[in-house]
Amino acid sequence: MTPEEILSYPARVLTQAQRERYFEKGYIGVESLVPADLLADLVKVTEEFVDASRTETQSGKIFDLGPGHTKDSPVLRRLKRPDDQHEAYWGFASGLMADVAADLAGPNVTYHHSKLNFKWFDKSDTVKWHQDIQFFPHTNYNVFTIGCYLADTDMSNGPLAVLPGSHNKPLYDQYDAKGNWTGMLSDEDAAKVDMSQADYLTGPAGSITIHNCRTLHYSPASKSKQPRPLLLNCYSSSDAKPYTPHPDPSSHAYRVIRGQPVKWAHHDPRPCQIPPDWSGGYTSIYAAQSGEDAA
Ligand SMILES: O=C(O)CCC(=O)C(=O)O
Repeated sequence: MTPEEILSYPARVLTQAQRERYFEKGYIGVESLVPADLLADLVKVTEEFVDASRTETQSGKIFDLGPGHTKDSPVLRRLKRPDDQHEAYWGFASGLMADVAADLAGPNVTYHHSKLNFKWFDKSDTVKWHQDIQFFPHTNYNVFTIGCYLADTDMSNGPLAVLPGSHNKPLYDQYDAKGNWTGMLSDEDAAKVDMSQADYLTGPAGSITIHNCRTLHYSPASKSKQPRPLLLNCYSSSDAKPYTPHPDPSSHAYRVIRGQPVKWAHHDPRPCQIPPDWSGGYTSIYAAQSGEDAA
């Protein structure tokens, strides 16, 4: 569907101006969107998972652990597939966030994946400039991620930053010169990004961020002792069909969560880089960006 067709459907959660801005800039941030009781449930469940990670010693199917993780000082970088780990996360992804998704995807929405990323005052917390669609190419670019801050997030604890308008520019090469997947821009390309244009999406707990799958984004390391949990849910318009294996499918991957399955795929002619074949298993963006994944 084109943005004009999508915008012709009544808005469910976002304002019409927010929807228009998303299509124009490739992202939006909406402060304090999530009701306090819903947020409190997510925060409580998340604290339980951080506690559960304390006894883990290495990254596995559920926990991605950062360097220096210990029982007393957990460095849980990511809770993988939270939608499969607790019903509170799936309820959120298939509830309020799915309604937000329908405002941008159109009436037929397909769920892609969820992840819960933390930052813990560690330089390994930087997520470098990258675009998402090279991780999971689809027949068109109506694929996007909605983040929800589960703690107050400002410039001190690693907010998500986006480059306005980058969704309408060409995609970058996310392999290095030796052909290894890095999941990020080369140092040379990253150095050319005009940092003065970067928009840092901050806000109190319960604020959301939305970025299109082509939008260039990164997040700086946290300089605060307070962890920064960002719950990310990714969706597509149902007319965007994936053509490479899902990096890390949960039991809900590709479920149509609003509207109907569609009979026709929409094809965008702009090319997309193909990721490595992850049908045998995927680690994480942190592993790729730090070279842990390089063959
Ligand atoms: O956690 C963050 O700050 C950004 C994460 C991100 O961009 C990603 O996982 O693709």
